[in-house]
Amino acid sequence: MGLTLTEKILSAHLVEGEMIKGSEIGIKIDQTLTQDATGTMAYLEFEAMGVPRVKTERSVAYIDHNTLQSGFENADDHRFIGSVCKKHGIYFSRPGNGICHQVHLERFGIPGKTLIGSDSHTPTGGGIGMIAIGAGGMDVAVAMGGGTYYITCPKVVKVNLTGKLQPWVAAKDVILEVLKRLSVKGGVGKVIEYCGEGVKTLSVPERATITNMGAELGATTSIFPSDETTHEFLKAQGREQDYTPLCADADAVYDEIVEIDLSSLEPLAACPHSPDNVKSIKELEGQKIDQVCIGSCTNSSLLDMLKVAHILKGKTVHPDVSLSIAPGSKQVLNMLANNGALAVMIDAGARILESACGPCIGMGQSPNSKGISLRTFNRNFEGRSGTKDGQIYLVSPETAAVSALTGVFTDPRSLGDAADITLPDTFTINDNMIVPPVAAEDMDSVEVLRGPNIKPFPVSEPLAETIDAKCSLKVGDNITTDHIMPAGAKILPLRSNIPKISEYCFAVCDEKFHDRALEMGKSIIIGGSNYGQGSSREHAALAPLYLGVKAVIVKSFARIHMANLINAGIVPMTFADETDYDRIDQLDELKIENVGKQISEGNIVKVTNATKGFDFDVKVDLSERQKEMLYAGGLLNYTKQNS
Ligand code: MIC
Ligand code: SF4
Repeated sequence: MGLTLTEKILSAHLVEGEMIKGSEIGIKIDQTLTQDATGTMAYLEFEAMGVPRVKTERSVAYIDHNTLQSGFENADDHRFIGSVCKKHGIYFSRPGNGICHQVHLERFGIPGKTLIGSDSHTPTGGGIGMIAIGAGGMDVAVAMGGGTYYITCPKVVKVNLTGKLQPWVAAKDVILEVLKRLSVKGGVGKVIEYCGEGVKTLSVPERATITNMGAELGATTSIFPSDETTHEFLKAQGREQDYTPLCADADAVYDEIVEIDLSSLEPLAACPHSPDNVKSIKELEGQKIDQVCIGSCTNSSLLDMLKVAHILKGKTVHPDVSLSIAPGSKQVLNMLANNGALAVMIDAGARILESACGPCIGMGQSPNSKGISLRTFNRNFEGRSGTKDGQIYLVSPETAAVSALTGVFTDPRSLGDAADITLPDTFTINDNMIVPPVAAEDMDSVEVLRGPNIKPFPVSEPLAETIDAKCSLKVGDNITTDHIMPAGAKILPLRSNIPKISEYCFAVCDEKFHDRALEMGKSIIIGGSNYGQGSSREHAALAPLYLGVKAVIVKSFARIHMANLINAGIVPMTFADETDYDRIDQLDELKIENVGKQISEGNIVKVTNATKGFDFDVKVDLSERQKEMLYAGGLLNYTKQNS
């Protein structure tokens, strides 16, 4: 029986377990990446492990999230990360060099390798045939130290692409179509593998848009084969030596098959407030808009920018619309500057932003009250843009650019014939903003620079015998990490200061949560399905840990967040019978006796609702290793115990 591409790469990296779907496997990690908003914690954790030099083939730290620097905090964090990197063998991509996923694809990604990154959009690397997975900072720290990375052996979904995209229909419309069909929960426990004749009609940046936003399916990752198109891309990046052809066997067996005829797709938009709330632009056409933001790790490649410039050429942005453009990397920005496309954008009235995440993570450019904002980004969760009532629509760069000119939702197919825009034979290569580490023998000469914003992370304790705690919060379905631990210009600078950032924990849902949880001392959170979807930020586990949350009982979890809870020593539980969710209210007193013993004996644990006087069962579906981690009080304690 043939193998899928996913199975080929995973089995070549397998160091623990067997390739049995649904069981835990340990894989060797070749490359890691971090970004600054999760990086400070990841490097503090790496330092705590006491490993002198990273043991991966390549580890890179990027500064792209907190580049507003409205106080000393971000600049201090950048210096801290830069100095840790220099000492411990990590390449450091300085602020201004671009968004981690875009730069990693351009300069470091290698087909067939494994990559984990402390950012949920790490699957962007799947665009060149990598198994690239988003993870919590602690998992990345362990991988940098040479440790194994554990995942549930995934099911593999084949997305069979046929046909060819019509003029002005984009890669973004492909992933929006997949989201429409599969939903934000549809990819949980699965890798989405793109195959079929249609693959060769898509360039590497287009493939990367699709694998990037596969994160919104909740998938473990997404992957394209590595073919002649990949070869050309790597050659143009001066990295031909990194190319290997890779694809699934012709007789590979998949768990599910999704058929997509590229020729039949039309321009789409994800409507507020979820990436799977997809409608066609035709349905929205004519509605007035206030803002357009082009950029983010989903759509900031040179190809995207050239298309945008082509549409804007000789025109002026509609007087009622603010248009911002953030090219994804220094390479992209440089090339736009050199070929005149940047001047075209400026001429049309675009506000050019730094090559960084910017508005995608609420770092500026919040829309006006109730403002309708079209963005080429990947997430439109409530509040993420920095305002509570912003109406964010996720669209392709083509739809964004043409709508910025007309002031209303506009189908880009109204532009007529296709523009002949292709990637260059060579990209402009200048890695002078990537600082290499010092040689191992010189590491003692490097001083790690710590600012006052860097506070130690909260200490988790070994699992208590009994958890006797009130429900401090009850929330519904699809709670995102942007609800649990919001980002934005005010809160992101506090990423290295858990006590301070905890003040904003769940503030989007309930401003009183922080005070209530602290007052209770210890507590339990109750939630619905797909709890913790979105970001990889471990702060969504570390802040609850600091506030005394001992267990989270929900209908189902998103993958990375559940791993982060275990890493933090918080027990993730799911209702055995989902109707029990309705029988629990906030402030109810819940009691779980002999927790450790119950967990060690099976996967069903009894919980007593002392307030309402009934018992209910929850599932704690964990591997032996995860159980050990919980007994120890999280990954750091566990690693220390076992080293
Ligand atoms: C995001 O897009 O939500 C982020 C900000 O990039 C996060 C990481 C973070 O919260 O620092 C992610 O996607 O993992
Ligand atoms: Fe940055 Fe936005 Fe991409 Fe997250 S989704 S890495 S915030 S550009």
